[in-house]
Amino acid sequence: MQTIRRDRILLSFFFVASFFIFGDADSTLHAQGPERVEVIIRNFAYEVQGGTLPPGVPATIVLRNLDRVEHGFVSPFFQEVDVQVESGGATTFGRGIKGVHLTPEKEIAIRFIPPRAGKFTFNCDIHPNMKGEVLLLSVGAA
Ligand SMILES: [Cu+2]
Repeated sequence: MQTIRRDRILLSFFFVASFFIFGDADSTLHAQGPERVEVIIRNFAYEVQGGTLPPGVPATIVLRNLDRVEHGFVSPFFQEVDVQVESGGATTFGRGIKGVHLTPEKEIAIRFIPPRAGKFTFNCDIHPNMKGEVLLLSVGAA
């Protein structure tokens, strides 16, 4: 009887310990912000990975350029929200930027709080047929 009980306690200890270990690793991965979408630029197209962003919640868009040419990321949305653009240790912030340019292999993070539901549309100012969008939707909204 006594042994079984001790095993159970030991087992639950490991369960809790692993929760902390993996919980910690997880929070490091998501330290960029609770809501996150990745946009990969590949073959002159935007690939959006991650779904929707809810209004009113801090959001991060991680942009990565896998092409061998420079691309742009321009959005009319930047005119109406405060954005933070993080790139290689430097952060640019403010309202009213037109967009950003990414050289090959470059990765940047764009942070903002979506003010309302709708569409966050973006395009490349260098290649006019490159377009993409991320939906801004509350969880459970149809
Ligand atoms: Cu482009």
